[in-house]
Amino acid sequence: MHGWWGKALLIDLTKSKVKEVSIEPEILHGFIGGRGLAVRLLWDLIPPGVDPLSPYNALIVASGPLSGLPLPSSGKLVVASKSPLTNGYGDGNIGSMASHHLRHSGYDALIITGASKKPVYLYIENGKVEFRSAEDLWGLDTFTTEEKLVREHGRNIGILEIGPAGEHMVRYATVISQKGRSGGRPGMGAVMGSKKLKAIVIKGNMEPPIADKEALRKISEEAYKKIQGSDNYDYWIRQGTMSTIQWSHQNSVLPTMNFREGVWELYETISGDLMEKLKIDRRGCPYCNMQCGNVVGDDVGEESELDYENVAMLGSNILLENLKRVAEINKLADKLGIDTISLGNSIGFYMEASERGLVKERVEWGDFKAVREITIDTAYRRGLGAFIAEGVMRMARSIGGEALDFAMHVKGLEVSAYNCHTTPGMALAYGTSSIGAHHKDAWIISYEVRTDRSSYSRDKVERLIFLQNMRGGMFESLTTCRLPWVEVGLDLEYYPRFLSAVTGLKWSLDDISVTANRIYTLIRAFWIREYMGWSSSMDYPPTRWFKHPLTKGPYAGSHLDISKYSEMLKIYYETRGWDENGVPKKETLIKLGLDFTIPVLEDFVKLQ
Ligand code: PTT
Ligand code: SF4
Repeated sequence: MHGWWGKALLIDLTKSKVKEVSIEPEILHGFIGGRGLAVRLLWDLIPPGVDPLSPYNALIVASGPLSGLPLPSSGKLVVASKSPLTNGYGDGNIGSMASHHLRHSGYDALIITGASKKPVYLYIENGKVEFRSAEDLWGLDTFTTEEKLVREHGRNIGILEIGPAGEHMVRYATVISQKGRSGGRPGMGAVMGSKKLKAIVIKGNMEPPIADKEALRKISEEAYKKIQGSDNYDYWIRQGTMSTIQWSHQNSVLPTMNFREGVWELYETISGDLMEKLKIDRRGCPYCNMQCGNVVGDDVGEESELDYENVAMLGSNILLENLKRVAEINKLADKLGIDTISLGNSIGFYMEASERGLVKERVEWGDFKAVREITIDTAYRRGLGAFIAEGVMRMARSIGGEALDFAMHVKGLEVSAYNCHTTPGMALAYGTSSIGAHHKDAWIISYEVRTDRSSYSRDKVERLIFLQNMRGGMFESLTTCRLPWVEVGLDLEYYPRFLSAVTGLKWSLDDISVTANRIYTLIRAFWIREYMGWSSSMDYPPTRWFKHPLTKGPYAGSHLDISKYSEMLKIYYETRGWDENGVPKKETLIKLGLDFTIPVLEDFVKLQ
């Protein structure tokens, strides 16, 4: 077989045992890799209803058939598990040398189960696994951990690690790599922490089986050139995702004061233009010629890598009006291993609850000292930090009443940085995303503000499903960065060409789309199996967007319409072949080759 290794390493931390397991070609062809492979493996591996922080949960680290190969922006991998934040499917995407080494290790995935009694890290070299003591690493931040591991094993390795937040099982602790690459928003770092797994060091130098290397070289060369020649290339290299700050403000979608408003008069204090002036370096993922990691010096003279989401959530959303200070909190989050989006959202929620007198301890909007202290205390679950470490959904439930209306999450995952009072399509993207409120599956908002912004049309729903299949299905499963397509317009047709050259099989974009639909539907089945009492209410965005109109900017007075949203959701379900509660119909499951889910789902819901 070309394209995949056809095997995974099953690593049991309870028994310190390792087993090589083969992965059937039908599974690889049907689910591709990365996210698709991860959800397929999790479906079989973990018992339904398992506690995500128990040894019975599994952590999957997966590459895809395109990752770690010489083609544009391929240096990505996926970390996936049942999420301790949402209790549903959770994953994240990380770009670092760990992707290259995993892809060259002789395995498509690592499946990590059980839990060690004492802190350990895994040292994996071309399939040989060593369980090493991590007692002297436990408690260290991610930057120091990585420095120590590099001293021990040399530079030619890939490292994934957790910080104190993962160790203390903060529900939105992430996995960190290379001082600023972070992945696994829904608590993948907490899952590592629950297994007492501090880090994974991986070294691989085996040649992945590629069907037609010469064809791959040619297509790749052409694609790299296209990227470099694109009109947006220079601007992208200068600002990366940071240009979105000014774009979001201009379009009234910048999250401001816990998503109360979509504009912020002080947006220039955190903008991409300002970042350009402070920029001291540029970083990026392997195999990428559009390196977008913007490094700035922070207020204490250290480096911090900035992206739009980090800056919006830790800037406008909590009214922190100083980019260097935002950079300092961002760097702290990277060192501690906390997701910046959920952190900024959780702090914003708390600030609003405090303003309304719903909680005892007062925290003012924009109070940098308090934000700094809360960030550290959250990682260690100390004082107020212990409350904030639980995330918005749990905080709101414990306060109750009006707090439930301004709790900005979907299915328990905090909303990422787009305010949707006036963008029903993006609200639906958050409502139906595969991991909770994250923009990665469908960033329909840019299309929406360019076209018919306020409509709840069928066209928009169809466009949304297309985006989910491409972004959430194809890119997450091929496991390459989607930004060459999204930001500099690399034609989507390159991807079936790459996949055909690598696997020796004939792939079209339609084939990939069908596969993506299968992956999306299996993720939905996973949620239904894991989430007792499933109903379509799970696919609604936060109440605030329906109930609390904007008060500032050109859209003051606007909010979403709940009955029109329900109509859109109905069209979404029909188009995917799901019933009125968002449960896939039997005929859909059969058509997509997901028959194996039927007897399991029938224990939880009535299938139509
Ligand atoms: C991603 C989410 C994002 S999306 C951002 S900024 W973005 C935040 N980054 C964080 C960070 O940094 N530190 C931290 N402690 N927490 C953070 N949380 C947030 O995590 C990232 C880039 C970006 S920057 C984006 S859009 C694209 N995302 C991709 C994706 O999801 N899939 C894919 N196939 N390609 C992508 N390319 C781009 O990658 P999650 P990274 Mg990421 C400091 O992790 O869980 O998926 O959430 O991976 O290597 O850091 O690259 O404006
Ligand atoms: Fe990484 Fe940015 Fe390149 Fe994507 S565009 S691979 S996120 S450096």
